[in-house]
Amino acid sequence: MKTPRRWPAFVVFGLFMVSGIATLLIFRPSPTSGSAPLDGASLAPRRTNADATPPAIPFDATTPRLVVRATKSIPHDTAAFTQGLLFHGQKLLESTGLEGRSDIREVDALTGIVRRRVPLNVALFGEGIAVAGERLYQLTWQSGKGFVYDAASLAPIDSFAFTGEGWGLTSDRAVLYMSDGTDRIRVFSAPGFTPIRSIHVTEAGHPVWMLNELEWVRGELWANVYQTDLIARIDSQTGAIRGWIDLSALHSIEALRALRARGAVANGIAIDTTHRRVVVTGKLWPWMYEFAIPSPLMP
Ligand SMILES: [Ca+2]
Repeated sequence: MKTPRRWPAFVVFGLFMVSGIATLLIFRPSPTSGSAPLDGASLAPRRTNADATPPAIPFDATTPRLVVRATKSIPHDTAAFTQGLLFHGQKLLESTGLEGRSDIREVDALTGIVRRRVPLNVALFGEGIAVAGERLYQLTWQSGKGFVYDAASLAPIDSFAFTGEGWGLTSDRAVLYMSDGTDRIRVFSAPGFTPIRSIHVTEAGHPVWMLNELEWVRGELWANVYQTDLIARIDSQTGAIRGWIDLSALHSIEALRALRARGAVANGIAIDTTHRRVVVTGKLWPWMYEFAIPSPLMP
């Protein structure tokens, strides 16, 4: 007589457990669901390399640190979300990001006036640029696509594919160096964009990630560290950071605070070896700043 009384309770309990487990399986949060937190304040799982926290640089107080001051200020388009900056001869070329606003532009290095502009497909987010041979290479952020232009005319001539995120790009004129927001800089052939090797960037043995815009400077790779005012001077063979270039003195404290409040972070390094000058800027910055290449770095 006990069995007939217990069956209904057992069946109800079993159905309750099965439905509960099914509900948990169906509605559990996916590690990849949701949109990317652009402001960094969301508790959503990290989806991009830009969602990481900047490294606690400098890790070693004895690493040489050079605080630079501008010898000249050049107006900069405050709508330009700068992702790449380089001199091609005496032409200053800049690439910008954000979907619908990405382009490559030729900028007058004296006045900051945009002389030419080649927009990117509105669905794509432009990233770093570099010139190798007579070809200008442009990365995109997360689409795995890159584009090639004639460096003189900026006419599109080719495209290429790569894995992972695209951030900064530079060239020693033989090969291309690409950052992706991690501590890794990948080296690619030009042309072909075939992987050759990877450089892991460290300071005093600590990995330094969030490497962004790049510039080749006589065997060193200079890299903006995203969300900081520091440029890393990286040994291109070992990945060890030889020193820091500190951009924080380019602005007053009030101006620096205002820039940070609107996400206007340092990004953009262009070397003009002929005139021994460096031009730096940032995303949405109102100015580009010029300073002389420090003589210890270029005897
Ligand atoms: Ca650059």
